[in-house]
Amino acid sequence: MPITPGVAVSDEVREAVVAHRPVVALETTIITHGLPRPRNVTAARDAEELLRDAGVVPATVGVIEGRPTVGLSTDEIDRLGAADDVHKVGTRDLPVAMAQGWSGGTTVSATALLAHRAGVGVFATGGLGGVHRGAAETFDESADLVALAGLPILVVSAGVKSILDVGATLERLETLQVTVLGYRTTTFPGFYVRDSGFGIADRVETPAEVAAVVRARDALGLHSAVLLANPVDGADELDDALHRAVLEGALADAEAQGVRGKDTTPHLLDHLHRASEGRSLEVNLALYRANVALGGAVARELSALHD
Ligand code: PSU
Ligand code: MN
Repeated sequence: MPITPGVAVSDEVREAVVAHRPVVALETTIITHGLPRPRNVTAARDAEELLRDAGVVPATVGVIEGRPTVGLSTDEIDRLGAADDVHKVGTRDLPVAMAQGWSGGTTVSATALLAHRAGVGVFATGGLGGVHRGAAETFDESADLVALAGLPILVVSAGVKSILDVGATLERLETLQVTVLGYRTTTFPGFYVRDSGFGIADRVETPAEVAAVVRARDALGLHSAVLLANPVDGADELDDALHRAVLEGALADAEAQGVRGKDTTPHLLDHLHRASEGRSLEVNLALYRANVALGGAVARELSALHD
């Protein structure tokens, strides 16, 4: 596939894509707006290292001075993680970011688009955006959902955060024809906790089984994503009572402050991190590492199918 001219792709990623070697895309809103400093940058570096150690090329995606880039350098990652004036760039923001020379962290929607344009088919993140609580009135649904409906990639995520309306998000994923797979589970994960209280029908046990589903999707010419829902390890999940308490606080705080639009998710995450005294942050980091590792394993299986 020719690489889109508007997208800068690192030599390492480009060569790996052409040779069908395993590559995993990583987002950067998690660095710029999801995790506090300095853990944001260490998490980003750890994710890259974990992939490299597994023989997988990391493709961290972001916007640098107006240039959408797949395969950021370590220096660019550090700069995004430290900058104060950095944007949260969703798909609809990309044209403005390019025209006006922004630097920014790309959300799941923008990352999935850019990764796909660069020929990268596997993407690991922490949690996907989804339908917010009260969306029946606010209409607040993440553009991540629309992106997944129209991009034939595989996304690994620990479900969606309990700050969202999980049931409504699952309904939207069904409407949007996104294939949802539970990794060794039939309960949809709730990000900080293993079980969101909602079931999923389709379960897979191994990275090879995931790769087989992706291949079948491609054989059909279906243009929607496969979402691989990977629950946080039982040893790492957030205590149930703490989870419920901090969640209620976060939602009430956002409501009281009238937080709207793209600020909502970062605001809620930040509140949770502080209210749980860093516990939710540790959970977030643990599940992120696990998702990156699983993405790497699936990318290796997909790559092996080309040999
Ligand atoms: N999950 C995390 N941390 C994050 C996000 C998700 O663990 O920072 C980010 C992702 O980049 C996701 C975005 O795409 O939040 C969703 O934002 P919104 O709800 O505004 O679409
Ligand atoms: Mn929103």
